[in-house]
Amino acid sequence: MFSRNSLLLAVLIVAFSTFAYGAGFIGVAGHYAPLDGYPTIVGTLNLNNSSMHETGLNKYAALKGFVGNAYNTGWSTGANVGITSGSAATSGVTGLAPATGQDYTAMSGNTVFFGRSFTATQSLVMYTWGGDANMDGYATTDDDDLWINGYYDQVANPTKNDYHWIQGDYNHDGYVTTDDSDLWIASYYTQVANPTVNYAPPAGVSAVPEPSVVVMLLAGVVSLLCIARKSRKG
Ligand SMILES: [Ca+2]
Ligand SMILES: [Ca+2]
Repeated sequence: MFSRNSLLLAVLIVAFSTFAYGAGFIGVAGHYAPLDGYPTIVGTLNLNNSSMHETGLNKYAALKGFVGNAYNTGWSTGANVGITSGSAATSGVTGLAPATGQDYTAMSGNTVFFGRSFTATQSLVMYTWGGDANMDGYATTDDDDLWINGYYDQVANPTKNDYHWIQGDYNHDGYVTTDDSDLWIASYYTQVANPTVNYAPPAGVSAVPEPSVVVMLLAGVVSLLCIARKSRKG
């Protein structure tokens, strides 16, 4: 006869606590662990249709990597560890644009992001049209001009693989190719058909965090169930 003599259930939940800054925006505290030196993260942070301001300094490379990791097959299915957007995966014409504060300002002309100030070396991730290279919330030929610049630079430097969203790498593989321009074309024609749809940060969004703390992500849930069976010798 077999009987269950032990049951061990261990659940590890790694939650990122963030403050909600209003619709369409997520502020992630600077101590966001994976960006502070941990070699990996154990889940997928799904921003859906929100944007993010990572307040740690000089974390852009890591953050870009996390976005790229969850996007490395194009519009992510969310299956990969990293930062993704379920909304982008569903729509096929939107995406997550990572940039440093400095580059965001250079591209968009904006010095605030959803009402928040940022430093040059902090990191922003903007939910916007796929192919919105200048991160102004619209898919236009201005973006295609940036892609063209990136593309010809890529042609001249075929092994270079550290391009950024603002240079036309919309699928986050590090290269600027026609795969990226195909994403821009899809978003551009959707934009043309829906001219009022844009992802520009709304003016006048309060920078004061709402009082409630929301748990954004159960980044890892590890369950260990050990059922030991023993036989009872007669
Ligand atoms: Ca644009
Ligand atoms: Ca690319």
